[in-house]
Amino acid sequence: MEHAIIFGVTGQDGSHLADLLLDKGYSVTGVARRSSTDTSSRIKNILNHPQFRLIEGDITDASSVLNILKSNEYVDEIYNLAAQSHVATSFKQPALTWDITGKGCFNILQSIIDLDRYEVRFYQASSSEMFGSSYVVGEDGVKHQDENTKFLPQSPYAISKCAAHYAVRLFREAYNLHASAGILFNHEGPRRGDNFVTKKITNWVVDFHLWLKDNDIKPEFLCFSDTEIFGLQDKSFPKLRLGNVESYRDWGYAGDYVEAMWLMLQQNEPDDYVICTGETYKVRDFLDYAFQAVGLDSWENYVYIDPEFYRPAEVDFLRGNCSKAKSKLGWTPKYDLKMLVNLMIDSKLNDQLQNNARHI
Ligand code: NAP
Ligand code: G4F
Repeated sequence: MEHAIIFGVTGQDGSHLADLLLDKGYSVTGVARRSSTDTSSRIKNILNHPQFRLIEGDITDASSVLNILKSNEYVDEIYNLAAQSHVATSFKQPALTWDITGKGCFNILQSIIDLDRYEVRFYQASSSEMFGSSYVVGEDGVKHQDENTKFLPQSPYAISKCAAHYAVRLFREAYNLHASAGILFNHEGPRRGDNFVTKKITNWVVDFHLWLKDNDIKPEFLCFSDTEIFGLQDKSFPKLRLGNVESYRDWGYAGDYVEAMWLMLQQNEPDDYVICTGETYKVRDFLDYAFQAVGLDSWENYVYIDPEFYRPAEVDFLRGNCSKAKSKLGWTPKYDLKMLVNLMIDSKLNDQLQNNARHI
């Protein structure tokens, strides 16, 4: 039986990857850091799986990482998905972001070497954020980023990811390690953290839709202030507060993307791969789809553009080209943006309806 360790198992991707590997018959050790509250909501379905084990560990602590590897003598694959992964937060907590997102990767790679575990295959969660303000124009005149596009990082998060990415390449070349990095473009889904823009939008849209229904209010009778939406009598609902809605992102589904991570570690040779859909949309396009999904038009009435959510520096344009992953890994994304929006809205609607049913 293959054995994998996942750092960051409680996160969006970690939980999808654990599901995938267990389905494939692996035994999986998931590493979660100590927290004062329960962080296992995304892995509830596998906590009692006979081939799953959850252990405590923190990738910022080199001795913690070393001991995890020592106590897991037989490991085939290690996936490093742990990160302080929120770009805006990285401007407010740059040193913490570096410790987790940059140095944490070194701690794992160095432990592999110190314990002579050269047979282990390693995956690093690199990011399209590393491209920052950089892109190339293809022969077809289309702007995009691929494995050969230079990095011009625009945030402490992206700088930390670049350092980890270069560390993977160095350890691959210096120690002949089977270490690969997936340069993944934005990927989302029902398990996405609440403060990323897609989840923030879909959560708000569903809550507002249910508020209208519960109070029997028709959208045409609503009134608006700068920050509030008023229904009948004294009922009101806060507007959706967002920052920059003009940036472009290449959004895919997280469930598709973890398959690519696994495929990278099944190749004879380690390498780096861009994983994306190849389509790009503005945040305002995502808003269009999300509002349309619950029968609301002109989202502009419902959104308050709040300077608080603007970043000191922005990544304006991301569109990947994953020709290499398609040809070498045989990987293709299955979800387009509309399917992704509908998946996120339907899942949140189901959660809310089930919660309400529990309270009846
Ligand atoms: P996520 O939901 O934020 O998950 C991050 C995981 O890292 C969580 O399990 C978190 O644990 C864990 N973690 C944080 N600090 C840690 C520490 N010091 N020690 C051990 N674990 C720690 O992120 P995601 O969306 O699943 O992304 C997975 C990885 O891919 C991240 O490295 C991210 O930067 C990268 N990435 C994501 C995307 C995307 O669009 N989702 C795109 C490109 C790259 P807690 O539960 O305790 O917080
Ligand atoms: O959802 P976001 O926070 O994702 P962002 O910054 O693109 O980063 C995500 O994708 C990266 C891959 O490219 C990952 F490496 C990273 O870990 C993370 O998963 O923001 C998307 C866009 C940005 O342009 C942001 O300025 O949405 C804009 N935005 C507008 N209003 C907002 C908001 N973002 C957030 N989080 N919250 C807002 O209110």
